[in-house]
Amino acid sequence: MKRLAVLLPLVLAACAGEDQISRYQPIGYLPEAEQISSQADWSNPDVIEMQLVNHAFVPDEITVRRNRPTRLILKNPSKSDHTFVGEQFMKSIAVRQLVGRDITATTAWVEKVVVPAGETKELWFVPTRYGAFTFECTVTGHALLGMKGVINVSN
Ligand SMILES: [Cu+2]
Repeated sequence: MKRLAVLLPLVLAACAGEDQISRYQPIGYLPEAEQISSQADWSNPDVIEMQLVNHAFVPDEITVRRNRPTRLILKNPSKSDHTFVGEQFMKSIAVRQLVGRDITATTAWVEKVVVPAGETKELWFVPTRYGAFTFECTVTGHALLGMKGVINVSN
């Protein structure tokens, strides 16, 4: 007797995945990122903290200054994993490093930050383009529930 193929689950378990960081410039990302981040003065960066909760970024709008070394502290006090992803924003920053509980990744390009439940990640970067950039959590359903925000890059 023939059996129908078992259908793959239509909805994958909500999964935050892994950080996406690059040693090489991904297409469309800032070519001079390495140079900018290594020449920046990291002794006194601007520090901004954001919480990732169910299901929102708090605050959901922040402002950073163009060409200013910045430490964005992403805290996840919730019991779920969350991510921080904003393609146009990530394409416009020069990253110094991504710091987490178990990692310090020195890299110029970051495409995705995963902040596991209860953990904190720090993205050190220099914003290079003015604008209002959207970001969101890419875990299935979270953005629809409101987990998104805006980063303004101003003077
Ligand atoms: Cu989320």
